[in-house]
Amino acid sequence: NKILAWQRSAYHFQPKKNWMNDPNGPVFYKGWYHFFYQYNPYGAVWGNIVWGHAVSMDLIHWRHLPIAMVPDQWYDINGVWTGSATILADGQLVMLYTGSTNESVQVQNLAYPADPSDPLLTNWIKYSGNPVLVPPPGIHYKDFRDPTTAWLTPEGKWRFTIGSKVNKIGISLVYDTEDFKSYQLLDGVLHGVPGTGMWECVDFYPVSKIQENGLDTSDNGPGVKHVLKTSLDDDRNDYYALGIYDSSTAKWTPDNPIIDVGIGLRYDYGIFYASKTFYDQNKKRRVLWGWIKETDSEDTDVRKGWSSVQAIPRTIRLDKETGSNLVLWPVEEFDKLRLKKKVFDNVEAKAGSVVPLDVGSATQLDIVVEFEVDQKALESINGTNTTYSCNANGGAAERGALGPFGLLVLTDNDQVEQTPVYFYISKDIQGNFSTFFCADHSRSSKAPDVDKAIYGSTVPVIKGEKLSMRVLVDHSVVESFGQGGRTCITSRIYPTTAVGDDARLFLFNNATDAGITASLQIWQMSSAYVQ
Ligand code: DQQ
Repeated sequence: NKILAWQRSAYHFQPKKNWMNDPNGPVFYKGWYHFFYQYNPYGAVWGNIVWGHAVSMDLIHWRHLPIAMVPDQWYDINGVWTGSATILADGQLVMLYTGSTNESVQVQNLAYPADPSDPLLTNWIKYSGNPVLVPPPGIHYKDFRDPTTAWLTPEGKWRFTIGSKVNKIGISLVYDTEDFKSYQLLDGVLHGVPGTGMWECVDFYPVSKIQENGLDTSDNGPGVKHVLKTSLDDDRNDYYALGIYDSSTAKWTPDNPIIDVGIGLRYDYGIFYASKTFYDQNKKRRVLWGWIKETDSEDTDVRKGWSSVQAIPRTIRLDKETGSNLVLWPVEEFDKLRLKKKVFDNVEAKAGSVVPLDVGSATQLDIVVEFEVDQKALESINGTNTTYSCNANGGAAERGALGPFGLLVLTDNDQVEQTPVYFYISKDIQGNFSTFFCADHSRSSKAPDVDKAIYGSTVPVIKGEKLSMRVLVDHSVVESFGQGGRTCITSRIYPTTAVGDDARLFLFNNATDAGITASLQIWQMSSAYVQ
């Protein structure tokens, strides 16, 4: 029980108890960040879904508020499911959300604040004309959910999209509305991808090719690309792609059809699902929320009385260096939790070595590392034809000439329980390098009933760039960002001995040839106030 108590996060958002899933309707309103979420008030498993609600001034410290909406109408009696906020031109706020009806039909409903002058948005009114949308002809009654934030068309109408599927083709339907009460379904779809199945929690928004600032959801023009994101019900991961949105046809086209949405890039290669962004007009940035589920057993969740956390909100931008992916990074406010800092300059790790990093307690950390890889080894080793992949190979135990190397987090003294977060460099016959960013959970816990997969993907590295990672350790949650957030991996891990004061941190280099030098800055992290 002590171990179960230790697993609770210290600076991630979570309710006091019970089950949580998708982020809902995030918005900045009258000085407060509002966060709603799918919540079961009665237990630590999914069911009885209501909208939990909390507010914050900095996205890190939270104050829990009363439940915002409960299933109390025929059109949402099976659950107040996921939805999004839209701020209208006059500053008024509307929520569109999915209700599961008394017959389990998925319909869309409108809700709005009972008192728009209340900055805490405590009370919500469900529109008397609900449901405002029912599944259109040709759409299965259980495949119509999770409306996005609306954006303005050039004609001044509001437009939004809702995920669905037809046969195995994942699609997103588009609606126009002037008053959020009556709607017009547009011809065709925003986009569709064969073989991807049901699109949950679609997100659609612009990113700037030029400026660092985020864009309002209604922004468009020549300096803009549009991101389409879908959460694939079939494999429980969040996929995105960059493309061009044509407002006259209401269609989106991917820049590269080979890495189309649902088959190419992911926000995160670990545990991260049903995410949603919002435009933060307070700090002119786009912020991403994502749900981190448990990967232990349901029985254990019931025993500990809670399930899931939310990822630290991430700023999301187009990667100006590559132009072909996004970069995700913890919001700057998170740095305020940094306490004592330890610096380790130019720590050498020879091929096949493990170096302890004495940081004291190792359960609440923010770790920033830059690596230099032995140049001679990079040049002299022979390229091979074999293709590496984080999850198809033997994880951190499999040795290559130029990797793996990185950190062992939440590791006991003897390294029996250990979670390596690492880079692996491969060289092909032509002498080209590819870099992978991975997290290996196969030895993360002695417990039998937890997920022990190896996650990760390639990470773009620009010529001349050093390899770098940032790793946030918060008890049983680890968020890892490779190359400034080009590739991210969220881990949910349940050590049994590497807990509390017994958790350690190491630098490791399991390459057979290349030595590495690492420079590290490591902060102890304060707990956030989530009350
Ligand atoms: N969770 C909600 C649905 C959504 C799913 C129900 C995604 O609206 O499609 O809790 O996790």
